[in-house]
Amino acid sequence: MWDVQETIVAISSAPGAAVRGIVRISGPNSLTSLAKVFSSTESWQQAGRSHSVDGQIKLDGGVQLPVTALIWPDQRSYTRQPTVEIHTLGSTPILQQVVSAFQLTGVRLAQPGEFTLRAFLSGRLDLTQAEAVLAVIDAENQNQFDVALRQMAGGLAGPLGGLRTQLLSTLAEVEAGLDFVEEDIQFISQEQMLGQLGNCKNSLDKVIQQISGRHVDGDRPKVVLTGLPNSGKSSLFNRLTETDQAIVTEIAGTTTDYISAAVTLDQLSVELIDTAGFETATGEISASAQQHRDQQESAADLRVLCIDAQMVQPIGENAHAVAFVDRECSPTQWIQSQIANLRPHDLVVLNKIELLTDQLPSTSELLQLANDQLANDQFANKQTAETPPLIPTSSKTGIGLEQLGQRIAASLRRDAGESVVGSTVQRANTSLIEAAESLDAAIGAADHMLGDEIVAAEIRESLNALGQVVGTVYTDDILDLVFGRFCIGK
Ligand SMILES: Nc1nc2c(ncn2[C@@H]2O[C@H](COP(=O)(O)OP(=O)(O)OP(=O)(O)O)[C@@H](O)[C@H]2O)c(=O)[nH]1
Ligand SMILES: [Mg+2]
Repeated sequence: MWDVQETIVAISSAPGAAVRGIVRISGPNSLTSLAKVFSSTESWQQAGRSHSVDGQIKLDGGVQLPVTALIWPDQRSYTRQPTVEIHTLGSTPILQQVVSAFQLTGVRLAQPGEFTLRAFLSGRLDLTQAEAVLAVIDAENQNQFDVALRQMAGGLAGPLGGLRTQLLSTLAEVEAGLDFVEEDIQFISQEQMLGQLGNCKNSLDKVIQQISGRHVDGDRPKVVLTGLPNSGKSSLFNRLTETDQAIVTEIAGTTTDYISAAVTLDQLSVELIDTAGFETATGEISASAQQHRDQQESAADLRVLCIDAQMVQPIGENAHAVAFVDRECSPTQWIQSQIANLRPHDLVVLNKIELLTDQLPSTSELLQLANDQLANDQFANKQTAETPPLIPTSSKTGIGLEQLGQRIAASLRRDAGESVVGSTVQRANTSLIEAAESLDAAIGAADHMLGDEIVAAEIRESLNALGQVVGTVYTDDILDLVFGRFCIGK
């Protein structure tokens, strides 16, 4: 592993031309190196706290480059080492010359991820937060960005840290009892041991649920497509499952029996269920279809209400007002009552959206208007801040399907607590399951009085597995896995 006593430098702003570029230097000699290349009319070397100072850096060839230096002289930096950031023009050749100027003072080029590795090694971040730094950099959409930010802010580190502390304290008491076994002093009763271990298991189950976004019992969360006949539920089902399992026709009332399939959406495995469209039952078959639909809806973890976009139309001449319009077999009131009864994080899909593009000035404008209308009509009375946004989709053209998958996964993860970035899920899942198994074994051993040595050994196993998740127990392989994917400068 790289030596943290060496001072390192790299360009840390994104590649390419920009208004501003940043070169970062971190390590014990950051400030002495700065003094060799940087001049300023302000006195900066005495200040004890982080501060910024304007001045120039002398480049190769004698050019004096105007820069602002941000200086963290002590542990309050990202890496917890003396750190300097040079902010200047965002031109790659210029930034490279700044890096060269520092290299000439004996500072070496940073390896990919080395700044964040130092933040981890100094205890500023745990491994889940280091992964979140990478996820923030790599985020491709707002949802991924939000998830990564929450995790970076300690979304996972908090509960995992608390759990480790709880377990360590129980282990200390059990081991103290073993050390004084001859003297008949009881540090922890069987009942207390079982109580504490049970609490730890509950906390761990919550973290596992949070990480996997699914139920601890291993069931996939149920996502039910619901809506009026012909709104395109079965077509969406087929597109999302990439199959043609569901029968699709233009005849309203095609689906009678619900069907379900496992599908992975944004790395989350869910059970997707297509149901019969809502209608007033006219016979035994449709009564039974409606009953099944009701059952599936009430057992759902998430409902996706599908609306045929043709039901949303501009009012009269005014393209800036829209309404859900009644069509022959489309009871608007039903849709509105459904929207009003949505549970938190349920979703509303405006399907067949491509049919609107020719009729209306702008689909996005229309969606905005429809959203506003939903907010005004349905939610004003409910006093809720959460209006379900309409997600435009088309099973015909594929518009919005990826976003719908992401939104479904995000909603389920949010329901399950906080979301977790994908790379952490992949790395941590096995260790968390191991931790839970050892904890179960510890509880079993305590319950059956198999001996405190066995309880202590299982708690240690569990702590070891948890340590691998947060990084208190790590190997070079784990660090390579986490930090090897970073780019230079982060
Ligand atoms: N233009 C267009 N047509 C669509 C789209 N999605 C579905 N349709 C058509 O709409 C009709 C109904 O689609 P289905 O998927 O069977 O609708 P459903 O909601 O499952 O209907 P029921 O099973 O009767 O409740 C079919 O003719 C589909 O081809 C779309 O995105 N664009
Ligand atoms: Mg159908």
